[in-house]
Amino acid sequence: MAIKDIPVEECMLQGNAACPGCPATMGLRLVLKALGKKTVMVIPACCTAVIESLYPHTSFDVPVMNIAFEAAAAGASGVEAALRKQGREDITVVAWAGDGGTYDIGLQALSGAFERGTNFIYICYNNQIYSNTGIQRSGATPYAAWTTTTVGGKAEFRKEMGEIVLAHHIPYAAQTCISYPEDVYAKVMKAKTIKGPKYIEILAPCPPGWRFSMDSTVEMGRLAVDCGAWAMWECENDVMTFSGKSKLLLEKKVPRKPVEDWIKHQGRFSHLFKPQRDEEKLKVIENHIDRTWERYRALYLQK
Ligand SMILES: Cc1ncc(C[n+]2csc(CCOP(=O)(O)OP(=O)(O)O)c2C)c(N)n1
Ligand code: SF4
Ligand SMILES: [Mg+2]
Repeated sequence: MAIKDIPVEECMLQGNAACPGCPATMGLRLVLKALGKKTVMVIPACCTAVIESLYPHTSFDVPVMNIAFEAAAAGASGVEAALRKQGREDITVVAWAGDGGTYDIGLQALSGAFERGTNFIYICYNNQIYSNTGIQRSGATPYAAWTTTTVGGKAEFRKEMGEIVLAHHIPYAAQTCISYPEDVYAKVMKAKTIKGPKYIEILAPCPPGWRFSMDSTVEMGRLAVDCGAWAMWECENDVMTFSGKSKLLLEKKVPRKPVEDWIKHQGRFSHLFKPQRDEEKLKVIENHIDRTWERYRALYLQK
């Protein structure tokens, strides 16, 4: 599909409280274009609960249920059950949550909804931090990144949430990135047609959280994919396919860019470059990405 095939209708209205260059709003626009008005959103505490704007105003042209930080998937299960009882299975129920609400505090509710087979789409927009509360580290924050709770750089690697989701063997799971609107749109459209639990994670580079200029959001996402720090794929009924540039990386048809090409633009990694280069940590990051792709190749490359 091409960008011209994405509908011009908007369910994300003008006027909201997002920062300039916000990746969450880019993702929301695309997701709502794909799902249309017959959608109910369930949103836990996160930037989006602020982006929505303050009561009685809203920037969404669809109904939204705000819910406690840990409860997005549980709340969405309740909404889905109520709609099913009313015979309204034409309405898509979507939980839209941040990485903190997904990787960390909402994980048990999410796992439960997957196990129960709840018919909904769970979308995690991953900005790799708890941004709404002032840039704290989450389970999605990469190794060595500065946050307000990892002032010397995070000591641990990020969780592979995608692989945790895959272990539930739900009908559809995918990873994408806001820099590739056609990919986001196509994956949401596909999820909409499938019954049962669906999971889509969207990498969402956040200018204030990652400390880069607000006109570079799209470029930061592209570079993350180019250097292999983020993989785009989809898994339908346990059949895994890598998408776009990630497919070429998997098949070694293009070289992986050095991770430095991505992190050197982000203030959260500036301590790796000044006052002097931290060669050891740069190598640790590079080696970790190499190991991750070797694992992907061993698991998913068709021989
Ligand atoms: C039980 C509970 N703990 C902490 C909070 C405070 N809180 C609200 S939003 C948030 C961070 C959300 O992070 P994430 O899910 O990644 O979304 P983002 O803010 O990055 O959009 C936190 C810690 C809360 N609302 N409820
Ligand atoms: S902090 Fe990041 S995710 Fe949150 S509104 Fe601002 S740009 Fe968007
Ligand atoms: Mg976040």
